Amino acid sequence: MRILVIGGDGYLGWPTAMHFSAAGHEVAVFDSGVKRRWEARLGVRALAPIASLHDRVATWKAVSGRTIHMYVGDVGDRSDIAAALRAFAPDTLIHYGEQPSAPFSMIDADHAIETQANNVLGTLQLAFAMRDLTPDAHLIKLGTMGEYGTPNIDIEEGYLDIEHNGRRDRVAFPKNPGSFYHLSKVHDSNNLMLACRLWGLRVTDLNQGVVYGTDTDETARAPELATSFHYDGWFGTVINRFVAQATAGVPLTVYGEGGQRRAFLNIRDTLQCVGLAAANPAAAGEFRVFNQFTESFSVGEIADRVAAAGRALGLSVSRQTVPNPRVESAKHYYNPKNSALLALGLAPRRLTEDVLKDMLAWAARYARRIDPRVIQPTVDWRLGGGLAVADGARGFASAGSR
Ligand code: USQ
Repeated sequence: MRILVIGGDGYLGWPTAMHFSAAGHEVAVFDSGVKRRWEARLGVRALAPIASLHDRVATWKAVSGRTIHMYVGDVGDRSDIAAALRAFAPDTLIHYGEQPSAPFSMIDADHAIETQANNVLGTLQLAFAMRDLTPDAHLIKLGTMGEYGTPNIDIEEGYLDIEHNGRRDRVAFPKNPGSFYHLSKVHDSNNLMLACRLWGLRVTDLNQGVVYGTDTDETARAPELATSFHYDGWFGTVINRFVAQATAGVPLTVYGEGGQRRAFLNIRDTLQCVGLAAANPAAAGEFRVFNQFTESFSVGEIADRVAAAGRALGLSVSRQTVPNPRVESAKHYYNPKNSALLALGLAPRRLTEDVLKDMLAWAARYARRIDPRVIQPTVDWRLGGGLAVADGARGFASAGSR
């Protein structure tokens, strides 16, 4: 396959590019570098030092003998994305090129608008470019399980068969996301569904759960190939944050009672899932939705598991109850389906104590780089998204979350 990884400089994009390159595919990364600018704005950095995209690509060539082509550009810029599609002529596009953080999108009106403009308009630009330049290519778009929210019914994969007033139909599963970031992915799904219907595009929407993990077979091959593992209150996801907190001796930041349940998967299973989607493309005109996760846990269960793994390594791990800065149900029904990827052959990795111990051992190597100032959450969902100017670029700290 000729695979273009949009957002190929990110936490998932860079390991994905190397994974497909190692498997013998022709791979290109496309990235504007904007995530690095957002990190600079917030004053955060990944836990392991991150090489420039040029150095990553050069190191990959040195260790694997394989070339990853590189396009520095913005997916929301018509000439940038058109130039890459013309030059590389991909048959598969994997689109990670979006602002990935819910807290970032809730800092204030500017960050909500920036998130939605970047994500929604970038993806729309890509859809038109694909229609005009690579109409037969397969787009694999990273969406989120958070599009669904936490409904009181089972979560199907993208669609729901309903009977209403004696008639039956298949409709898009109702979406009820909890942040302007998650909502941007709902808008993407709607735009791409229309693009498939109008133009016959092939799209797989991967509604992904919360990813955890520090490395992959390829990132482990050289320090310059490390992926951008975040633990801060903006870009860090919950398991990765708890691992860094346990490493730094900071009590685990459980928001509220910790009863909120989410779907999770290992970063290595992200690669597996994207690989399965690429090898089994959607049909022309099909907007196919897979729920991409392997297990679900409550936040409290995650804290217990990280604490147990930490103690097994001799760390003293405690937890704090942080008044929840988000607006989300504390206790709720949660039963999402993930049968499509399992049917294609997904072999799930579990969040075992050994996996967590490996993550903790990896984090310990960079313990000196953990900045305690960026661990506590500072973005309050109730205050964020308003018109008030943020307190610096970092947004408001609610009294409860300081
Ligand atoms: N949480 C805590 N303590 C923390 C951080 C988070 O209790 O220190 C809780 C949150 O309240 C939430 C849950 O953990 O209930 C998950 O939060 P998260 O920050 O790990 O994940 P989220 O904001 O939902 O977003 C992440 C990724 C996003 C992806 C999404 C999948 O950043 O790109 O789309 O996971 S999902 O959650 O299924 O929507």
